[in-house]
Amino acid sequence: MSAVQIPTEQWAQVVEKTGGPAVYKKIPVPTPGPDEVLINIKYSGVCHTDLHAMMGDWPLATKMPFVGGHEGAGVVVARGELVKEVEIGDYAGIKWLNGSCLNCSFCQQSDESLCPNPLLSGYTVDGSFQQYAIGKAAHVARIPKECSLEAVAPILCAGLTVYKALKESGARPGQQVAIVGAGGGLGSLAVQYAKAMGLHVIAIDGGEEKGKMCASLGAEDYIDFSKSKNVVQDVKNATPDGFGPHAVLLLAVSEGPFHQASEYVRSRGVIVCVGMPANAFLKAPVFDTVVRMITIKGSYVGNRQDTAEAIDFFRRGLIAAPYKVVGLSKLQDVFNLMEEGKIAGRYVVDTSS
Ligand code: 8ID
Ligand code: ZN
Repeated sequence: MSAVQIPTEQWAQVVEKTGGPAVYKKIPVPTPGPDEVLINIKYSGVCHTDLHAMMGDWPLATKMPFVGGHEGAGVVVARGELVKEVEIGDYAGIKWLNGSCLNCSFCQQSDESLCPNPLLSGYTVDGSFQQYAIGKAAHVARIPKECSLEAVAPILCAGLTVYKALKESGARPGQQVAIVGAGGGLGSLAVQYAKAMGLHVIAIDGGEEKGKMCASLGAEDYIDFSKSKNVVQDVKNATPDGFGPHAVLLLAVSEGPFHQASEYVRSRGVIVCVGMPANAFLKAPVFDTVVRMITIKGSYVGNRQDTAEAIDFFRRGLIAAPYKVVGLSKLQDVFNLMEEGKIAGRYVVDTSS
């Protein structure tokens, strides 16, 4: 299978019960199946989804125990006998969608994330908070060699997801997009992708640090929801004609903004739901939705083509959102900061410490 020396044991962060904590311990290195590759993960971004998974927030069971993580960037060290398209030594990434059947009517039309039998990294199969992780060869992200593995890691979920959501919004260059949760991991990348796509960005989040970061990333306006007396009016005022933004990306992990968006989106505007706060429901006035022709939709990661495109924006130097690197052993500290809403941008864990 390979000439690379692969150990039998490795360090990993393992969730052993719902609610956590993640436990840093040694576990066996897995062996790839015939259509799989083994990736020596160097860096993995920490997504809020990993926290939802540990806390059991969603109506979908995790494997138990499980290794979380789905923004894993590394080097291919072994491959199964059916794998032809990925070489040992290639840079590759573990994404949320670890595998899909490639045969159902969704997969056949490139809607792989809608496959009824998906393998989800760090949820239904072990993910990238370990030194060696398995991915289906057809689905692993292909990372060009000139990319820094630590900087590209957050693109594998956060970048891909917001890039796809911006495409789903239908917003065109020159139009306005409101990004709700702009100071978080997805949000910081959304500001950058939106700017690269020629959109005007109205960033919404809380606190001065996140405001400064959003401005440095290219947001033209910042609305601090923790200080604003009227978020709806402030968002409308940030658009040149006062009619509100053409698109809204809802990336926050709280329900309130999901109800608010229909009040400030422009008539004929599109609201894209991406964040998934626990037990949340959407509420919008039927009257306004009809007479203002508002579209409300969801967007869920992206397909293999979206992945390649999102990575290519990064490779071209258009995307450079801030991230902080800490050792894999410190993952629980990152979760604690995330729970308190104290992370501006993304944390990336280094699997060597
Ligand atoms: O495919 C998908 N749809 C997908 C992919 C990846 C992640 C969905 N997600 C989901 C995650 O599961 C999570 O629910 O997107 C959400 C955001 O993930 P994240 O960016 O990794 O989380 P974060 O870094 O904690 O950022 C959340 C931000 O929301 C802000 C917080 O201050 C934080 O900066 N926020 C909150 I909480 N309430 C807000 C409000 N009322 C708010 N911002 C504006 N207004
Ligand atoms: Zn994610």
